[in-house]
Amino acid sequence: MTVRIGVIGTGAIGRDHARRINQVLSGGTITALSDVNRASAEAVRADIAPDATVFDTGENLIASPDVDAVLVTSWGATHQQYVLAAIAAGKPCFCEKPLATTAEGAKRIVDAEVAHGTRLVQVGFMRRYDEGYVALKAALAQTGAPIMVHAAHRNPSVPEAYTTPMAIHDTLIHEIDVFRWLLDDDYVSARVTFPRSCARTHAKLRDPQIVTLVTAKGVVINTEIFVNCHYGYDIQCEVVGEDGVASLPEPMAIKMRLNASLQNPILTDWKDRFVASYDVELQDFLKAAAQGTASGPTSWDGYMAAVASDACVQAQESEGQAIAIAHPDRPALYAQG
Ligand code: INS
Repeated sequence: MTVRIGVIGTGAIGRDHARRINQVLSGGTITALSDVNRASAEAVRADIAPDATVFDTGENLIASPDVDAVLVTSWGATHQQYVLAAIAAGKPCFCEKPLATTAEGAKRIVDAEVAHGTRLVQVGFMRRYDEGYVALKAALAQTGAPIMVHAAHRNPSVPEAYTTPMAIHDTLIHEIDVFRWLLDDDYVSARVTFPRSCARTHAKLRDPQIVTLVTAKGVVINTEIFVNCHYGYDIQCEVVGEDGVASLPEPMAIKMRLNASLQNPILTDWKDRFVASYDVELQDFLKAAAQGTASGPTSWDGYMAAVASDACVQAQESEGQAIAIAHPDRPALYAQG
C-alpha cells in the first residue's frame, strides 16, 4: 500500500521530508500540502510533489479523504493543534520536535491518544535512529552500568531571535530525549550553571551553559550547550560505566595530511549531521502508517521531554538550584516506549 501523506508546514524540514518521501523512501506519496505562507506550499508542489493539492489550513488537509497520514512540520507552537486534529481523525501522524511547547500541551496529546486506544503519533527524535547512537547503546552492554555522561551540543552560531530558554526547547531537547532512551532511565532533577558568556553572544542569550540532569538510577549527565562555538557543528557524548567508557563515534570524515598539519574536517550544518537518521525514521513512519498505526518515539517520550525541558528552563531562571522533575506513571499504551 502507498500511504498518502499530507505535509503541514513546508519550511526547511517540511520540504526536506517531502523530498524524502517522494524521491528517496518507499511506500509513501505526498498528496497534500499546507503552509501559513501558501507560496511556500505551492513551491514544494512545483518542485517535489506536482500531484499534491495545496490546502488553506492544516485542519482541512487532515480532513481530506486523500490523506491517510500527516506530517506536522510547522512552527513548534502550532504542533499541538494539528496532532490533536490528526488523532481525532484517527490518522497516523509524524510530528517534528517539540510535540508541544508545554508539558501540559503534550499531556493533552497523550490523553487523546490513550483515549483513541492505539498508537498514532511518532515524534521526530531522529537521534534514536542514528547509527552512532544505536552503536553506543549496544556498547553499554560491555562498559557496564552507566555512572556518568559527559556531553556537548555545539552549534557554530544561531539566529538573532534565539534566546536563553531556546537552548533547552530547541537544542538540549535532543539530548533530553536521547539520554532517556540510551540509559533506559527517567530524570529526577535538573540544574543549570552559566560560565561567563562568550563574546559572540547577545544580550538575550546566555551562552554557553551547562545542564546537569540526574536520573532515577543516579546517573549524572553533564551537557554543555554552546551555540556560538564558531568552529563547527559538534555533538559529543561519552558514557562512563562500571567497567569502561563508551563514546559516540565522530561522523565519517576524510583525514588529510595537508600544509604541514593532520586535519579532519568538522561539519557546520546540523541538517547534515543526522541526515541518514531522518531517512530511517521516516521510513519507519511509512511502514507503521501503512498499518494505520505508529512506531518509534512516542507521545509519552514527547511528553516526558517536555516535562524535563520545563524543569531545565526553571533551573536556568534559578541559576545553580536543583529543580525536581516529576515522572508520572506511564500509561500501558506506552509500555515499551
Ligand atoms: C535546531 C536543530 C539542531 C540543533 C539546533 C536547533 O533546530 O534541532 O539539531 O542542534 O540547536 O536550533
